[in-house]
Amino acid sequence: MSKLKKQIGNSILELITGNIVEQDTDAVVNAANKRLAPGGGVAGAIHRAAGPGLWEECKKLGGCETGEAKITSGHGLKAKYIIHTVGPVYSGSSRDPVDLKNSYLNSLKLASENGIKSISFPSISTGAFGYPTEPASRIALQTVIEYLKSHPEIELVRFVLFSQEDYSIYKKALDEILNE
Ligand code: AR6
Repeated sequence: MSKLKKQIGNSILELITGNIVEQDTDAVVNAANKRLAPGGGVAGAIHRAAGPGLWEECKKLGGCETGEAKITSGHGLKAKYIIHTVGPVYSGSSRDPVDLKNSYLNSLKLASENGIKSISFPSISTGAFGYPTEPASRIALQTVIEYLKSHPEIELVRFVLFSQEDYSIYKKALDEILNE
């Protein structure tokens, strides 16, 4: 397992390889679809591990728009909360980074509002939604770093990367951002 830790203000930013459903942070983030329904990838893994009570709770939330975030309890996960956010679908006509930034930002805001001190993110939009990992990693890391500088109530943000290749892309982007 690869792991990297950096201090940002009073908080810790971590990159690891691993599985989002196994994280013991207060919250884990789900790379969700607009219905907040069980799907493939991260959403499928989270719904399977959390159990059917999660879908029952999600049904009552009325869906989630791109760039927005909603919170539920963690059900069968170690994490107490799941924050569901819908990243943008990347396509020829839709490459605006604002929605991806908003997915991270609105997830972090929900965390602060709910007293969450530690949170794990997957690489939102870079699977089924097709966002290239390199630009997505820069948006993800820049948004989190900027937020942590003014929000010391969040003590730990962990990026959980599913492959060694994704981990290396995030690590390179983080090194570049911190040296800018
Ligand atoms: N833990 C950590 N990362 C994972 C895991 C896991 N268990 N499983 C996959 N990844 P995706 P999206 C990585 O497709 O692009 C779903 O069907 C994966 O390798 O989960 O935002 C939903 O229902 C990739 O790097 O999310 C939506 O319809 C990253 O997580 C749609 O996919 C994101 O992949 C959302 O697509």
